[in-house]
Amino acid sequence: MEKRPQRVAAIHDLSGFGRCSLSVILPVLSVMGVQVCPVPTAVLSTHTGGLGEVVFRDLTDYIEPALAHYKELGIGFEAVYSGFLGSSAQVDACLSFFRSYPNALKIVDPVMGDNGKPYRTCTPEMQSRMAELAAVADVITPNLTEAAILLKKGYSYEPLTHAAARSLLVKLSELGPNCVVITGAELATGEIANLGYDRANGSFWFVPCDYVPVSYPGCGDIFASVLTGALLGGASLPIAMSRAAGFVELCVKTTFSYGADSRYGVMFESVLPALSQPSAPGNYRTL
Ligand code: PXL
Repeated sequence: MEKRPQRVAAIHDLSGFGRCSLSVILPVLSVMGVQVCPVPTAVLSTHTGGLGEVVFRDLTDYIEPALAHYKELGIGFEAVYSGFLGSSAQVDACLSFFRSYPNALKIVDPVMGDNGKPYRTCTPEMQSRMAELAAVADVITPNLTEAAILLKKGYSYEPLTHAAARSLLVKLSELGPNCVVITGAELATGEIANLGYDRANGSFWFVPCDYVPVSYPGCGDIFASVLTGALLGGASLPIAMSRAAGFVELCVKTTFSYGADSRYGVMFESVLPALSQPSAPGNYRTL
């Protein structure tokens, strides 16, 4: 049998500066022993979070021909992982990727907005197309803003009770995905946590994290990448969530301690080796 690392096709943009999307996905998954095949949807000089006029080159017409080439070569992928998408045509290209690799783990990070607001690029059409993509995924990783968009309901600033959190997770799973992980939710207990649901066994989980009064771009990408790497390595959902939350917390606390410009993303380079070590099960709890 062919011996090789697990392989993931990562369909995301490449933002040169600001530590998000493929700039963090590639190193994170590589250090976890997963081979990444980047499928760039666009090249940007920086992310779109406050670094001025971004130089942007769309690569929509690259994705399907690249997929055709991989199929011609007979290249297999154990996972297909999508993130920030710029157009409806890119959603179609992701759907083609998913259909071409029906046995691959399908991870959709429905990057659409934050803090109750959709990103400028996320039109109402893109919002409903992203829900189509989420419907065919095995795992989705929305934040609360994206969860509200996927469910076509208003964003609530109210902290979630455990019962409301479980209900939200179930509703998102009813869109299609077996596993739902909501990132950065505020609970009525005052805790900030990542919430998870695995429909296969009806289990609900949460992983609390320390509050840090700054938000950095790219943390969602790092979280979903570690989650993907851990799941591909055979971790259960709560262990994969703990690994992802623990690593993001390490990145955030390191960066915060230096008072670095938050627009530059997290200083993950110095802590990346932590991901090549085996980790303890982490601090998950049942929700
Ligand atoms: O990390 C999400 C992301 C991905 N890609 C681009 C972004 C952002 C968030 O701001 O601007 C281009």
